[in-house]
Amino acid sequence: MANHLFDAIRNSIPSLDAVLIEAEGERIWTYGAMLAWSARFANVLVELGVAPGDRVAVQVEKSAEALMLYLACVRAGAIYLPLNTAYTATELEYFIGDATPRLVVVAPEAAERLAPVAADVGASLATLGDRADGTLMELAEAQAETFADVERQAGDLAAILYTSGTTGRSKGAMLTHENLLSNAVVLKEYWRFGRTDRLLHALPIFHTHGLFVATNVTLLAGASMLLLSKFDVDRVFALLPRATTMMGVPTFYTRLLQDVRLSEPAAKHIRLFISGSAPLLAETHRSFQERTGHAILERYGMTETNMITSNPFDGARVPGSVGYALPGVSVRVTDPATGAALAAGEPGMIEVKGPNVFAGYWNMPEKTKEEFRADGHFITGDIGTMEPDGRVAIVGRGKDLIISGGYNIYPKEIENEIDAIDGILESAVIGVPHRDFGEGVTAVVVRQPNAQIDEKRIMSSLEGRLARFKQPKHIVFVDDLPRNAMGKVQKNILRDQYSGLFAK
Ligand code: MCA
Ligand code: AMP
Repeated sequence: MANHLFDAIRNSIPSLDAVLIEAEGERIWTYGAMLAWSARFANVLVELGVAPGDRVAVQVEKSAEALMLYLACVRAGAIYLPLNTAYTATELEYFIGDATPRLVVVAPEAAERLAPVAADVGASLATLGDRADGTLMELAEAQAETFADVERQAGDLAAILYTSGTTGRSKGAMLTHENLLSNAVVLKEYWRFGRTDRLLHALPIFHTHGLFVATNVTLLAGASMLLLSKFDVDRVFALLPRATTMMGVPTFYTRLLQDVRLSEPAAKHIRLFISGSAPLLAETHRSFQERTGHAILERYGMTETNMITSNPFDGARVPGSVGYALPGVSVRVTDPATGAALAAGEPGMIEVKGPNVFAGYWNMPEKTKEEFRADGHFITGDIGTMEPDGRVAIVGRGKDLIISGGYNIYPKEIENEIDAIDGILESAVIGVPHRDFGEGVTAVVVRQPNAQIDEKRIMSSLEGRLARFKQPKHIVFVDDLPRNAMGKVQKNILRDQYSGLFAK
């Protein structure tokens, strides 16, 4: 039976004994093992009552087994819902309540804590650890290594990825088989991925970048990957001589640059370094080129749209530019208020349309409608310019968003939590330049008159409610927040005022 995405993956297999993944501890996964284990997991899903169209929510540490679970969901026609390992039980409650999965898969040590959350929506709970342990592995051992893939059309959903909303509530972006497949096919060609490629994979696998861009491109190229459990400078230097490509967020590159081992010989075996998820400073691009001889290829994407633009493989990889619309993807820059097209070079809203663009937000038809133009272009919220030849640069954000080390953080969510603390009158959360994370989360807080509350009390109130990466790296207390004539907090003034906080 036809399964839109998995058929393409299956048809790209170079041979059953070709290596797909070299995991830590020198554990090798061939393409044959990928077929066998994704089949075993798919059989487990069926045994646990997961039917086509059911959601499978997964919060587990990075491992090759976790990737097999993703592929099993694709084969079983289920909708894969990956969740950041840093999310607290409070945050998970929302995602699980909203997505109502049939099955929730968590790390063995989290099972007890999350069992009630799964039970609340009538979901089964299974565990998967990063040492090939957990109930899911036990069940899979007993299963057959074959599975009749469930029929899935291009427009059927393959995944839901939650992306934070400007109102503070996360929205589930519904991604179809064709969204994922079309983008991976285009990227494979654009970046010239082939069977001899070995990708250094140090990204988390609960986001588009590490899950779809890195993994689907590798699979469709019939290539292989060196799978690191996380980004670690020493491990990266140890493996660079064996890899041909690396994908990373800008923090990966700034951390490599701080290390004396970064040199032309160290990067000699690599044919392509790719960066995305956050702006790569032109200075980082230039320093990296000086030290290694490699011009990092920067691309631009979003959870809702997969990858949108990329610098060219051949031709200039211009620092500060995200390149051209990918083949088959239409990009335009418009007046944010009216949606009218702007002249080349004028900054405006980046809008995108194509087979890469998602099918809408889960359970939020109104929100979905608001973010599309009548002609089907998706409004990204990013402000950019387009040169007459189509080259795009991102010059700002129309949305109140902080990107820290490649993770998106919506200030409203943090402000809501801080404002709810006793003794706080109001707060404004901003991102200011941070030497390591690109932007550092900073809370500017106004206390109620005579309130004694200090930074420590605020931080302890946020503990357990917000993932650590969202928590402010710094809190400043002020008497009042700057506002414009309409009463809106002027975050640009605060960003200027505190721009030097993490400079050194
Ligand atoms: C970890 N910490 C962070 C971050 N990561 N704080 C702020 N921002 C972060 N990104 C905090 C932890 O909470 C902890 O705090 C301390 O840093 C050390 O944690 P550790 O896990 O050791 O951190 P790390 O290994 O240094 O991680 C930094 C990292 C990681 C390697 C940059 O965040 C990372 O892999 N980021 C990649 C994100 C990504 O893949 N984004 C793609 C999104 P404490 O000590 O206080 O407990 S997809 C996307 O955006 C679109 C589609 C696109 O275009 O790709
Ligand atoms: P997410 O919601 O996690 O998918 O993050 C998508 C956002 O990350 C985009 O809307 C951009 O604001 C930002 N982004 C991704 N790639 C780049 C890039 N190369 N340069 C600047 N911003 C980027």
